[in-house]
Amino acid sequence: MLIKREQRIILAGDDIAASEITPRAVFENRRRVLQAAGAASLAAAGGVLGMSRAAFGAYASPNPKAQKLAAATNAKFVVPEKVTPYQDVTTYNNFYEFGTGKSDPSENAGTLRPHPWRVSVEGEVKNPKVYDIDELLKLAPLEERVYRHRCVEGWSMVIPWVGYPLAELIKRVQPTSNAKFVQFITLADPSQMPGIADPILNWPYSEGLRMDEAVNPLTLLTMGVYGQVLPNQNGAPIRVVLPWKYGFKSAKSIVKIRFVDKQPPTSWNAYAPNEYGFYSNVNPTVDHPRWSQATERRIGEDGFFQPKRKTLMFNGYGNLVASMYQGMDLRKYF
Ligand SMILES: Nc1nc2c(c(=O)[nH]1)N[C@H]1C(S)=C(S)[C@@H](COP(=O)(O)O)O[C@H]1N2
Ligand SMILES: [Mo]
Repeated sequence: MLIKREQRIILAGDDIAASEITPRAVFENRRRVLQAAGAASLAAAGGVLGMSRAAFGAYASPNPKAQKLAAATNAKFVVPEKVTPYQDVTTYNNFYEFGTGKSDPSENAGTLRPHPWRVSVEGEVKNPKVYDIDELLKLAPLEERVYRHRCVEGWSMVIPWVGYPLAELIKRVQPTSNAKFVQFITLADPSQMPGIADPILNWPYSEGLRMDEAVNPLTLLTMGVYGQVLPNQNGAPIRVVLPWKYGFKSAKSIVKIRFVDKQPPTSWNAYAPNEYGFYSNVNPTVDHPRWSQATERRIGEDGFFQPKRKTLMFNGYGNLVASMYQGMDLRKYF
């Protein structure tokens, strides 16, 4: 079949060998790791490959008051693009529990109390458990991953998250054979969240994934960003990050992770079912009913003359996720 190499890389699933699709990324990532190691030896901190740039000060204390989270960079998951400035990552946000404006979360989320915090992992699992956030922080080795982040509104960023695969938690609670989906339920406390007074969305904010999506190695249970614990506006103390899906799937400030047998209701789908589907995979060929999804504005580089970027199928992560959707009509399951 005559398809351009570029498209094959993005659209192909398991049929293309990893060796064929990764050289450039591997090269770029190795360079980043070497840079990190270089910074490390300059700082006489050791020069251990794979240790975090954060740990070595590449992200020098973006917020001097925040707790640091040491994490090894997982070079396999570092996109070779310029990282979005900390200032943009933490002041241009969507977190409707604190208001609908982009600066509302950073201005209003000071009332959120992310510690102490507990997450109930429940439903169709052999080992249901209420986890304390301090236990979750130590459950598996923390990794730093630099992911693309694409909002359904048409903007994007490149963000250095800290966390570990959700699969690490899932294997400990042991889903039963009835577990077909995972639902994320987030905090809805009007005393901490002024936006809850406004019934724009069905609170608590709810999102969900199919089981294979939940255990996909890209799915990151996330506790930090820029080498530090999450700022409240980014979903402290714990959220998920799903880089091949539109941002709204990445639920913030999670209090329940529930394993269920049926596709769970989700807040944005309930709000406008024709605009926000359950899957919400980034897809430049399926427009939002009110705007095109073919291009995006990269926050931090959006000057007046800056051309928009082309949005990539599955946000560029097709080699890791496309096989999960083989045989599905992605116009129907948008
Ligand atoms: N609880 C909750 N989670 C949420 C949202 C929200 O309003 N409430 N907004 C979503 C949307 S639309 C996006 S684009 C991302 C934004 O994440 P960021 O602000 O850390 O970039 O969070 C998602 N998670
Ligand atoms: Mo979004």
